Amino acid sequence: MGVKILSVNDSIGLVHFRGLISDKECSELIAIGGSNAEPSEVVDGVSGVSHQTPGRRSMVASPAADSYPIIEELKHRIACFVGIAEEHQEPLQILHYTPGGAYDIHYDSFLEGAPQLKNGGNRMLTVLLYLNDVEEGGWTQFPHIMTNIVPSVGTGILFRNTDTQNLQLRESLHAGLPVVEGEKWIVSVWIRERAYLVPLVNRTTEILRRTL
Ligand SMILES: O=C(O)CCC(=O)C(=O)O
Repeated sequence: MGVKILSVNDSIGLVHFRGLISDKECSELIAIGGSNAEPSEVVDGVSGVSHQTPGRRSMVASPAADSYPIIEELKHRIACFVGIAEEHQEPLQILHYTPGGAYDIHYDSFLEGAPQLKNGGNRMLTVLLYLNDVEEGGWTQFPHIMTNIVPSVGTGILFRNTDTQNLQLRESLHAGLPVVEGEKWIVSVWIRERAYLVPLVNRTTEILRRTL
């Protein structure tokens, strides 16, 4: 399957593309997301603790790659596309927004001194894959570079969150605008500077799920 570049914005290396996943794979990922969903959380940049917040209104699933061949394959495909080994990827997330659902304006990267930097360094890159068309709303917006991406099944974006010193890139500020009508399904993958170790608590939950 060939990836087609739709547009590029150099300031944050924003690449809008199509062809990394097929429509059939998008449907498969939506089905996996739907059966594993929990309310989304945000990790606090000072304490390192994750919590629910009104700024991120969606459901999220983070299915283990070794339970779903499609997730394993997708992680591999993303690694080849960005040219960075799979070990740098945080667990892949499948997000589901319903009307009113949104991810308010934020940075994916961490500020200097944040505890999250100890595991894998900063979030250099973000990959978002759009799994469906949204009837109205749900655009991904980058206010500093005046760019909006309209979700469309089978397309995706890749962008840089950090500069050459691995510090937060001001222009990478972005939001998932509210869904007005319909629903929005995306895959989100954050890619670190170095290998990222999946915290034991995630693995324990997964091991329990598989053994119970
Ligand atoms: O939903 C979106 O369009 C944006 C998602 C996002 O900002 C993220 O996962 O970091």
